[in-house]
Amino acid sequence: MRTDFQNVLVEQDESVVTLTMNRPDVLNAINTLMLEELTEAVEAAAHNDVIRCVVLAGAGRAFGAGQDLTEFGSAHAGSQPLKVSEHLAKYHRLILAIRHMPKPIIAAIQGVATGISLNIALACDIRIAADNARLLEAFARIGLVPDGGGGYTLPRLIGLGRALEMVMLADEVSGPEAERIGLVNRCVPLAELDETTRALAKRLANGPTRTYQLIKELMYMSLDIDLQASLHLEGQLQEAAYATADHRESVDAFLHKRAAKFTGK
Ligand code: T3D
Repeated sequence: MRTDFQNVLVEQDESVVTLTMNRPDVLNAINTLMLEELTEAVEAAAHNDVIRCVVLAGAGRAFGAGQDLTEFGSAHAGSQPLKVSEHLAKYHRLILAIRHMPKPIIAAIQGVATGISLNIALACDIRIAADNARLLEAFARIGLVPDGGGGYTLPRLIGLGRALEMVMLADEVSGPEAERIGLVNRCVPLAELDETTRALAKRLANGPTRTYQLIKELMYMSLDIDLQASLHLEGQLQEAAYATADHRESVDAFLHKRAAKFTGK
């Protein structure tokens, strides 16, 4: 996949790819170019069969400071007002690419993660935060509603009451508190963030990738359907899982008392 982006670093280590938002001077605030590049990189990772786990990270001392507000400032000052729906459609493409990623995707969060940057992390499957993380839904601070899927993901992760409080007050949540309320899966000391993320990514990349895709479909779809529909879906997806090479391999490995070797197929 392309590695020559201006605002996104792409580093591949065997079957794990790390996409790092790379504008550290402005805490990785997302401008139009970064959004386009990140979307292209995420979509490329989805279609690359060698890659079996994706990590999303931020360069420097932050995960991301949200939308680049200088772009909003220029739009407000200019004669051409921002076409919000067109602008947001680009973010929506990214959020859907993350959500439909056919392999695990992890967000590694250090320092500030705010606004649309936080909501991009919330679209990922698993979040690991450093103990210096500062997570906030800053939208109301600048008179906006949460976008980038935050209205969907946030209450599902932490419950409606906490989500409303977090969005309306726009106060910072620390890494340890984020772990306590389920906003992130795990909070680790900053010095251990890279290694913890790498170990988790490797473990997932060596797992049954096709089955993970089916698991994601079952879990995410089941958020929006009733039990009967979920049971029906589970039946269809189990048919597909039953047919995978990894299922056969792991049963054979069990019967022969050896470790399974997953190919992701
Ligand atoms: O487009 C859409 O519809 C999607 C909508 C998205 C909306 C959002 O994403 S809402 C959230 C927008 N982001 C913010 O409101 C955050 C603005 N930034 C801050 O409040 C603070 O910078 C932080 C609390 C994030 C961090 O504070 P601190 O003291 O650690 O750092 P700093 O000194 O403020 O920032 C460092 C530099 O980054 C600074 O530049 P300078 O002065 O060194 O040249 C600052 O201006 C720049 N920066 C930080 N955030 C942004 C930014 N530049 C552009 N856009 C930013 N969002």
